[in-house]
Amino acid sequence: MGTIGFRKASFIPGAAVLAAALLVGGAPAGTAAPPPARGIRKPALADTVKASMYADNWFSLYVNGELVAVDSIAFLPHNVVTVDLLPAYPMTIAVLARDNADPRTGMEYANTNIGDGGFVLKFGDGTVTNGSWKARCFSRGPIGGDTRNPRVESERIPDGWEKPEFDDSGWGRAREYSEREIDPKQPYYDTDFAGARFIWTDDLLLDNTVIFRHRVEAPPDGRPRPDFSGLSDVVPEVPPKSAGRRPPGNRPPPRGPSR
Ligand SMILES: [Ca+2]
Ligand SMILES: [Ca+2]
Repeated sequence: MGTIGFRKASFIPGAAVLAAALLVGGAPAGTAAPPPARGIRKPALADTVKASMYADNWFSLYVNGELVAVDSIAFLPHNVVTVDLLPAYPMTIAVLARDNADPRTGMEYANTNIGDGGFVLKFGDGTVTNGSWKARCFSRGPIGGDTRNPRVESERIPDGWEKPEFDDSGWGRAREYSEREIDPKQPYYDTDFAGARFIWTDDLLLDNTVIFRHRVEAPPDGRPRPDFSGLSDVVPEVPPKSAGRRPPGNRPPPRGPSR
């Protein structure tokens, strides 16, 4: 893919973005659009990294505040989810992981069993789960392992838990677990998780809803990568043909800044 002329705007919220786009489409006389900065190309699939996750039993994954993967199978069979990611650093990873558990009892299989959790992740840039990740439990049970009179303790998950700016400074670290402790199923072994460690909170059995967070300052593999963050704020030097044919007042609404 060749280099395409793009002007990377600094943060221009809301209507200002539309105004900027209109200027590029046809600047009024006497109003000069700022010269486009060159060298920012469209990202290609070669710029992405593979992200593989295995959860006992379910997860949703956010990267830099954006939802990028949801486990497509909530319970059984245990599966690996692999997606393409366009990395941008620093990269904040936030994972909501759930063991299969009745929300009223914390148990499974018709309230006859206490299940265990576990989560492992590996990105193609070398990012892996390990004990440096932050972890916090938001629902646990049955309290005390009491299966005769099962009770669950849950906390409301705070707003913005997936966002880079969320304050997790008070959270503890994840605990690493061995493959033997987790006993993952075959899809885990069919996938490259070398170097990654299974993580959970300190209680693999009773902690059923857990959030992990981790910030990656730079690519762990040391490979320099272009920064494609904020693509929604990039105005093409030449507007798309369709935009030129669209009558004034009937233009699509501007896309907001990426979250
Ligand atoms: Ca459990
Ligand atoms: Ca489980």
